Amino acid sequence: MPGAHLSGLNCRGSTVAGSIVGVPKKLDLAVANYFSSDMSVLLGNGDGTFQNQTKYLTGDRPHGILSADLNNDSKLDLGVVNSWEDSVGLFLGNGDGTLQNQIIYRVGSGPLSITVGAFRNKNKWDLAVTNTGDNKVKILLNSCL
Ligand SMILES: [Ca+2]
Repeated sequence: MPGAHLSGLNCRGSTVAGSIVGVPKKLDLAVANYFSSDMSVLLGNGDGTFQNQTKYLTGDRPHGILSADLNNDSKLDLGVVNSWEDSVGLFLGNGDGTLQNQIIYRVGSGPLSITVGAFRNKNKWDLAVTNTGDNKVKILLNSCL
């Protein structure tokens, strides 16, 4: 849902939905807040409403965001492009609606968007990041066992 705008959130960046708590029919929402350099996570109530946001610090000017189980522990994780820091921040999910502190990966100049794909191993999600500064796509291969 790139470009979504929600009242009360500082979201020039992107949004993503997934079950961060791990209840498949209760979708949660995460928003990259571009101007405040953080991310809002809103846990779903399962009836179309959400709990109050919990904020997590990201890098400078988060833009693209994704949800996927990146470390194969069956808990949803979030990845955020820190567009002014040339990095991606990964937030591993704890499976209870909370996230661990971000792990930073350098990805090149001017990253903007991020997606997942099984580029090397069909059982592992790798990351692809588009860079506007050097006009390249950076692939981060998943090395989790
Ligand atoms: Ca995970």
